[in-house]
Amino acid sequence: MSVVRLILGDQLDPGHPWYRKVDPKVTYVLMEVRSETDYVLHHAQKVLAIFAGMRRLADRLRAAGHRVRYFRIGDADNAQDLAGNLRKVLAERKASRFEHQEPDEWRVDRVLAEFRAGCGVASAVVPSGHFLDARDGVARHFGAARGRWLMEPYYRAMRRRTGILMDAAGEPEGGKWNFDHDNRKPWKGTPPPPKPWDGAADLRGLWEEIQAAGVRTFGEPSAARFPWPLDREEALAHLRAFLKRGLPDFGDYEDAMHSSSDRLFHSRLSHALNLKLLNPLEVARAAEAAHRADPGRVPLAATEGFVRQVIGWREYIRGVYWARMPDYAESNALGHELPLPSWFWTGEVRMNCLRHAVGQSLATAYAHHIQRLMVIGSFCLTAGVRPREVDRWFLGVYIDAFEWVELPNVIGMSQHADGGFLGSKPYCGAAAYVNKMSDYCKGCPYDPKDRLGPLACPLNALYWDFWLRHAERFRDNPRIGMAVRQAIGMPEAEKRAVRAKAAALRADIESL
Ligand code: FAD
Ligand code: DLZ
Ligand code: SF4
Repeated sequence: MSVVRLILGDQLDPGHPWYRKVDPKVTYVLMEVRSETDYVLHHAQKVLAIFAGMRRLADRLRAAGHRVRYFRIGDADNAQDLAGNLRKVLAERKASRFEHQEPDEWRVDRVLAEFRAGCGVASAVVPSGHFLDARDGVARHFGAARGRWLMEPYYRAMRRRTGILMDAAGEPEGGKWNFDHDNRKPWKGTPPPPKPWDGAADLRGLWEEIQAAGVRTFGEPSAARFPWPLDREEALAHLRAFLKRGLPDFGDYEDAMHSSSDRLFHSRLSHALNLKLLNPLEVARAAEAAHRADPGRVPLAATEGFVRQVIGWREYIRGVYWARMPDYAESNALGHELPLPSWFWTGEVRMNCLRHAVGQSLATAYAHHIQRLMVIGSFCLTAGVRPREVDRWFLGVYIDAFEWVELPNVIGMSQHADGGFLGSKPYCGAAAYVNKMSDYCKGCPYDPKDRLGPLACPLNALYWDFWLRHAERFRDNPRIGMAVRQAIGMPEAEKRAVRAKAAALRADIESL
């Protein structure tokens, strides 16, 4: 019996149970295909990272004695889509069975389900083994509960289930579940952030192949010294470096931003996690071990903050995705219809916070959480940009962007387009927030303290106008009612001025 097994571009774990036994009857298929490069416009580094990672895994499997069929993007016999190439390999190998790992994206799940139904051989879907919970784990956790699904109770259940940062009595270590309040310091130049990981891969040859094949991308390829890990060993080195130099200060500066550093103390591990070079449980346990080994150097607040992202937010977000797709992608509860400004593709904008966050995203395919949420996302939300356009930009630009994790973060957490199913409040800020948490305002032509003047920071009028526009919806929300009531309480003349200023800014959005 000959078996064909598909490995997708984000399924690069060389430790998957599939590979334990070398079996000449099994053929592993990996493919670089236009159907996957072209469904959204991707950042150059994302395409490079996925192709180079797939090539490394293919080489490794071959070296271990496995049989591999690899389609390069420029190969003449490449059908350029998953089903076309799979049909070809099933015929070549006269296969009687087809298997694949559970894909993480709804679209790919549909394509493969359709292929299985029509491929004419027996088939099976196996787990990728890279999440702590099942696709429907979050839905089962909340059961028949209506209304919002809050992350915190789910996170606590995950802590109990994994035992991570739990004491011998089954209570959270340190007596508290959540140390968020300790994690909100601005960064003023010290301590020094870790040096960027010194990735050394030369991907210029691959970049030429990608261009020759006509794949359209945007952003800096950085192919000469590629800055992302491409295999498990490199990902583990990246993890060790973070535990040593980033984690100790991760908590304190989790929300900070600074023009001199694109990451501060963030891990940049999302890429390796999402491509399955690292397992979330091993990452969370490694952080816990680093804390237990030296609690004076690696504080509990930092460790808990990091663990919450990895076993809490990440799993919860995925559960929301599978519970709400496919309709979720079209959500637009606030009725926002402004087109995405064209400077999102160039970084050419005078607002310094956006210039930095968008420019950095184009240059490095990375921005940390607060840049994504409280600068780029907050601007789109308060300006009223169409959520689907915000989603397409986020899905293309980041090295770690796969729909299962990107979509709920953008549609739910950042744009509140799901009506608050995921987030208990809209996340938005005016200049006061940016000025407190970063140094961006110092280099900005706009005045962070002004709301209405010709050089007033645009975020201020947009922020207050947002609350005025959506006052009815949010006035009773206990987490933001105060801001809404403050907006409602403005003198009528000031409200009119705020509305007029926001309308002018929207009309002039291309030249902010
Ligand atoms: P760290 O701050 O070091 O966090 C550690 C890990 O926790 C991350 O590597 C990631 O795996 C996980 N994590 C943290 N926050 C989240 C979250 N909200 N959801 C899921 N996992 C989380 N993350 C992606 O992996 N892909 C995306 O496409 C993506 N899009 C986002 C879009 C918006 C609008 C927002 C607000 C957040 C998005 N995130 C996304 C979540 C988060 O911003 C990134 O995971 C994080 O910035 C990656 O950098 P890091 O590895 O340095 O993270
Ligand atoms: C994102 C991406 C890109 C750009 N290219 C490929 C590819 O050529 N081959 C492949 O197998 N996967 C690719 N991917 C990832 C998929 O589009 C998809 O996002 C994930 O496999 C689903 O989780
Ligand atoms: Fe951003 Fe406004 Fe500060 Fe300029 S003044 S950096 S636009 S918050």
